[in-house]
Amino acid sequence: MNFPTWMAGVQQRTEAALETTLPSSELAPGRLHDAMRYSVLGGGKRVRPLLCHAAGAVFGADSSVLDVPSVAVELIHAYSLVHDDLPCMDDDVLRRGKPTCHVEFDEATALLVGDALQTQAFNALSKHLPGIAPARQLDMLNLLATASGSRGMAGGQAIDLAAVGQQLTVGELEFMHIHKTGALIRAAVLLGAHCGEALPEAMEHLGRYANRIGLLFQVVDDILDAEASTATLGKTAGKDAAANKPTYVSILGAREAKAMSAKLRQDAHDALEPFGESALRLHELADFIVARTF
Ligand code: GRG
Repeated sequence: MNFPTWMAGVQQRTEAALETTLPSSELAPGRLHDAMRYSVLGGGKRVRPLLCHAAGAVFGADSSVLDVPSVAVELIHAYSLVHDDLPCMDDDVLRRGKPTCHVEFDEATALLVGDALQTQAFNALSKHLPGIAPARQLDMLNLLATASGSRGMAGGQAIDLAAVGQQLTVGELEFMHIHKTGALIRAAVLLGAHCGEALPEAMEHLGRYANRIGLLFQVVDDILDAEASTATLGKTAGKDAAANKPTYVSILGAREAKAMSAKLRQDAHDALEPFGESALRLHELADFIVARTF
C-alpha cells in the first residue's frame, strides 16, 4: 500500500472513531455538543493519529486498539486549538478554513468546548482496551496527562504567551516548542508504541524520533506562517510576525530555518534505523511533515 492510501485509511478510521466518541448534538446540552463536534470533525490533517498508528505498527499493535489513543490525543489537540484561538490567547477568527469556535458560537461556549474535549479524551482512554494490561493503560493515561499539562503543552503555551515581544535564544525557543507542540506529538508516538510490544530500548529510540519530529513540525509551522497564504493554510497567515512572536524564521531567517528542518528530518530518519522496514510509515510521516503545505 502506498503512503497516500495508508494515510487516507487512517484519517478515515480516525474520523469515524471521533464521530462515535463525541456526544450527539441531539443529547443535552445540544449547543455544547454541537460546538464540540464543529471543532473536531471534518477538518485537520490528523497528524497525531497518523503518528500513533505508524508507531503502533512497528510493534504489531492492533488498529482498533490504536484508534483509542489516537482519538484521545486528537481531542486534546482540538481543545488546544479552540483555546488557543480565544481572544485572551491568539485571538484568531479562522481555523481549518472555518470561523473559529468562539466566532461561530461564543466565547463561553468555546471555553467549555475545550474543557469538555479534554475530559472526553481521558474518558476515551480510560475505557477497557482489549489486550492492554491495566498497569500499561495507567501508564498511557499518565503519559497523556503529563504531555498535556503544565509540564507539557499547557506549560509551553504559558511560555509562548510570556515570550511575545521578547528576544529569545534558539535554545529558549526550542524549550518552548518542545513543550507547546512537541509534547503532544511525542505522546502520540509513544502511546502508539504502548499498544504493541515495545521494549524500553525501542521506546528510547522512538522517543528520540518523536522529539525530532515535534520540533520539525514547529519549524515547518513557522516557515509556513511566514511564507504561505491564509487561503492555503486555512488559518490566518503571518500571525507570528504581526503579534511580534519569536519564531525560528524571525530568529534564524528563512534559509537557516529550512536548513534546520532538513537536519531535524535527517535526525528523525536516523533515530529509526534500529527498526528497519517496520518503521516505513514513520519515515514517510517525517517526510510528510516537511513537505506539507498547510
Ligand atoms: C491553549 C493549553 C493550550 C495550548 C495551545 C498547541 C497549542 C497550544 C496551540 C496551537 C497553536 C499553534 C498554531 C501551534 C503551532 C503548531 C500547531 C499545533 C499547529 C496546528 O496543528 P496541525 O497543523 O493542525 O496538526 P490540524 O488543523 O491539521 O489538526
